[in-house]
Amino acid sequence: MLFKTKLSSLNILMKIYGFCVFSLCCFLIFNGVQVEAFKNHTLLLNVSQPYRTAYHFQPSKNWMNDPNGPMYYKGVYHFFYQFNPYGPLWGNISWAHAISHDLINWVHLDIALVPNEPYDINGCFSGSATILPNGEPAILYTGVDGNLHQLQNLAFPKNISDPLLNEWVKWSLNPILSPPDESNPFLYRDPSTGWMGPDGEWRVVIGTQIDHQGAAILYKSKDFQSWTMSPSPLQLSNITTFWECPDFYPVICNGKSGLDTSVISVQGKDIKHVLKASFNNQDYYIMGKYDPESDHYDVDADFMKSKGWLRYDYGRFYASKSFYDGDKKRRILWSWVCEGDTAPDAIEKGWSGLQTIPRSIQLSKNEDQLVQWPVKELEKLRTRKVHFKNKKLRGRSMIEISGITASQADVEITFRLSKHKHAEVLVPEVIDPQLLCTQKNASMGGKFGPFGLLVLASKDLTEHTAVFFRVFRTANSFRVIMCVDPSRSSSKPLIDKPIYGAFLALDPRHAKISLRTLIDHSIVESFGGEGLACITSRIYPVLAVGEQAHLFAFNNGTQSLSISSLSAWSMKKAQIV
Ligand code: DQQ
Repeated sequence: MLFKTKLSSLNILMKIYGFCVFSLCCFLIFNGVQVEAFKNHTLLLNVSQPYRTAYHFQPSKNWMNDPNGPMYYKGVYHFFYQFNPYGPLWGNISWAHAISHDLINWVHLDIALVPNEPYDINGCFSGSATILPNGEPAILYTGVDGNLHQLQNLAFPKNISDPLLNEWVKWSLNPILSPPDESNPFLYRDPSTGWMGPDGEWRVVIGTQIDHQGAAILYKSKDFQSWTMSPSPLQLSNITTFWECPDFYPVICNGKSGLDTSVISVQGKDIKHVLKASFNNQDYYIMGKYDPESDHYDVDADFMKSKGWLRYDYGRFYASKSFYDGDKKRRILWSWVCEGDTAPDAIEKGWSGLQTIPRSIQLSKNEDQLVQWPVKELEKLRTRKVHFKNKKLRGRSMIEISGITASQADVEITFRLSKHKHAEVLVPEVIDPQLLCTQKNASMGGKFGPFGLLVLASKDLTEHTAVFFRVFRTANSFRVIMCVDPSRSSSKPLIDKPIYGAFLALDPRHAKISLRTLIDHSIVESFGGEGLACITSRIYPVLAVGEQAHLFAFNNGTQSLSISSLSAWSMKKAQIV
């Protein structure tokens, strides 16, 4: 009875909240233009929605997958994404469109591209935006025709002086590219953002499969309209099969700022190029030196051959796309985070799919991997805070971090270890971090570790997800592993609860072990070692929901350690309408 009363008052509150958001949107002045929000989006005001997020990007209802064509244009961030306007499962794939001033609060505009032409009648698949020399943005996207063949198409804004880019027009000469003989017509998609070489010609890459190998075909164009395939792909790999959503961009060595995709040199600095490809449900990347004269890309190591199998995120994270934010001189990464529940669950919820918090990416100090961090703007949502320093965490103990909303939080914690020589010895043949985290899960007490956070935990810990570290000793050095173990996260049936793992490229004798975790109802995004390794998980608690969620710091190893610093904040809700 009491529960029912609580629910109905919550219902009223949410209706009031919905009305406030509606009123706000009706009067929102966005860059001098009144935005009529809610054109195609109505807020779901259903109280049985424990898994909707508060500050991650998601549409009010229906299916969402890949990020598409993110860009900064005339003072406005634009974000497009793969969307089904008619339901919560994949289908009718269109490009939805939202705009923002801060990458956190968003207003939806009309859907930009719908599948209504012979060359895209079965879907407007993923693609990218490029700003052309006259300042006009162009969208290059994949259309799926009546035979399910994949073709590349262009679209331009109807009015380039409109900073909101409200309307998009497909080019009259579409399709501009059809699958070449050497590639499979059903696997030929997801054009990248274009970059211009020193010869003044544009380049893009398209994901495909050539001779059973994953490949990024390179095309060149003088005018961004008529394209010629280069004799050899930018890259291909015989240890992968088919690549989706390739992304190719420069990163600066020994510097923090991002680079526009067309930048080929910076005075006094070295540049490396990153190639990301999506396959095996993961986003892998490689790095190397790109020669823009010959278009030769000399990579440090093939996909999955480099130390640590370089991945943007070692959890649930796919089909990502980056863009250069010319305003803040940074490169930003977005990614789709799919659900871990079932299709009937999606139908019941009325939606499926999230985006990560946009992350700024740069090269690590030793230039052999990328580091990622949530955009600074997210910190505007931080509200109630708890903070302490230098607290001992004995072996086999835990402390509750109370005073914040543990289901909607941002947590930063740093651990200090001593007497490293007591660390367990790492069996040398275990090189797969996911396997190591699975073998030595959160309940397997060790010496240094598992230690970390228990998030989305019920009071009695029946439900919890462990985000933790272990420190191992090897013949000459130490290895730190970061794991996420959701095996006790939910009693809900048929939830996919994989244990994830990543090695952290730091030496615990000289560097503190730090963790930042973003907790948002059904998503847990974790950044270890100041962004050296990231793991994103989807969690569907039954008990640890809303105000019933708890947060703990824990040490299930025998060795004591100390929490050198902890700061945790409740997070406000972002305005996404
Ligand atoms: N999703 C799109 C494709 C892409 C895939 C279709 C990756 O363009 O290859 O919705 O998730």
